[in-house]
Amino acid sequence: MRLRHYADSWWGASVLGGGLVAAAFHSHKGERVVSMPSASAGRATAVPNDLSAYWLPFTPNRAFKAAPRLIVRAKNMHYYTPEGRAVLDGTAGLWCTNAGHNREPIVEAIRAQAAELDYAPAFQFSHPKAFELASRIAALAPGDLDHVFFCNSGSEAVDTALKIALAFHNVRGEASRTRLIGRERGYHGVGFGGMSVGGISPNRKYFGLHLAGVDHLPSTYNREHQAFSKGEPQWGAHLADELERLVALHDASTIAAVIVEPMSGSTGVLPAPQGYLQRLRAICDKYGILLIFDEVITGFGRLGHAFAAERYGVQPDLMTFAKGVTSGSAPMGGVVVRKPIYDAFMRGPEHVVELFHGYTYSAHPLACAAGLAALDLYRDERLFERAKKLEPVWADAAMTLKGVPNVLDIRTVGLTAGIDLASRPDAVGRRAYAIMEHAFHKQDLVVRASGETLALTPPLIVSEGEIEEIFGKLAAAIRTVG
Ligand code: PXG
Repeated sequence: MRLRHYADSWWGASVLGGGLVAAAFHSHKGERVVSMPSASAGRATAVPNDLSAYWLPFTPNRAFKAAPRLIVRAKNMHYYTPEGRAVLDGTAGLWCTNAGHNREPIVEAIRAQAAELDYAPAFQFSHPKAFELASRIAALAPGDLDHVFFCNSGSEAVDTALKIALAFHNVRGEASRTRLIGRERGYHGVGFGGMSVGGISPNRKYFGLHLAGVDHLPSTYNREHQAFSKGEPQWGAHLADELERLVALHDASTIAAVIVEPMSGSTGVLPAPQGYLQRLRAICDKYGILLIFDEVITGFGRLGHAFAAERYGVQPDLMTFAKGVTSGSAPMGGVVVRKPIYDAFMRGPEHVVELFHGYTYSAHPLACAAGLAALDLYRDERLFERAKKLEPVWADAAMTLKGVPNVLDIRTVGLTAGIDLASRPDAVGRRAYAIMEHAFHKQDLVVRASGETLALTPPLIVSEGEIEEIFGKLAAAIRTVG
């Protein structure tokens, strides 16, 4: 069966991947496969390690399987391909390996933890490192964001935050507050909650009716007013006032929470305009609406601070995290909540569960060990400060691509950059995808293609020389692909 051909609008772009064609042959089942080394090489197995069984997430599978990009090893700033080629990691994995790859203290912590305690029940029992990591994260979070609920991914963190917000209003007698407000071009993962408050059309349109009662603020991006901004654009704070409009429409008594990314990552690095988050905070306070910052990308140093909340001097009521908490080395996510929210649940009989929510792998021992080791590395190597110090160097290097053919806009904040490209006629998304492929195969660089935007977000250990290398290679890729 031929899969449906995509000609979708992303935020106005299409998500079709192109593909270089590699030498291919047919597997025992007749699928087209590409020769690759087996991860289980040396072990007796009757099953060939071909490409067909694995359905890759958020990837054009057929294009990938025609020309796979395989990575077998990593160290610090580099990946290594099966042939041993070193590839510079311009994206910290998927915005997550903030301390660099395969750092020895993290590797050792996971190894030691696996040998000591593989698992302890997450409900009704626990283990010491869960408490230790929660305390460390609460200490990093601003103000009275004092309590941490653990889960295993950013998507789970978002759904957990939305559920805590709804339950909070419920337990304090305002159960009519059931509406959730997200933002256009927001990405909050792929759970039904995160999808519903998210603002990316193809991530939404195939999946039914979503949560009821969700509304959206407008995106803060406007190329006409913001093109080639370094850091937070000057234009756009007034867009926070759109929340007033939604309050007038729905009434504050029906609204539980507003969720935004302080910097939208997935839709191409859209930093909050100057003053925008402060204004959103003020309106939420005025109407008793909870403000949730989704810091899955911005947490753990990406914007030069432990959390973006600190950079902007705005304290949310709840804050999600994932990715950088373990420097990408083990799946973990979580939500940090303000003390009054936690306290609101800590009433009633003491033997009764206060929040009917949780995961088998909440605070998994391996992830906690990895998290503690990652936080030690961030502290000992002062990596958040390093990101802050490198921000102007990074921004200047990114802006050298202004004037390269087909580059329409460049945005930077912290150690992130988004580069918008002109689309080829009738092939929206193809240019960025082709550049990503070329960069990997020919320039030994990993960049991320998302719609018609290239995103860069390196490990925080990146050197000034490597920053120059990243943008040099990328400029060559953009020019060559054309
Ligand atoms: N919230 C935000 C703000 C995110 O960026 C999630 C939630 C979901 O996290 P999980 O762990 O469930 O994937 C994310 C994830 C990209 C890209 O390059 C971004 C994410 C994931 C993968 C790729 O745009 N963000």
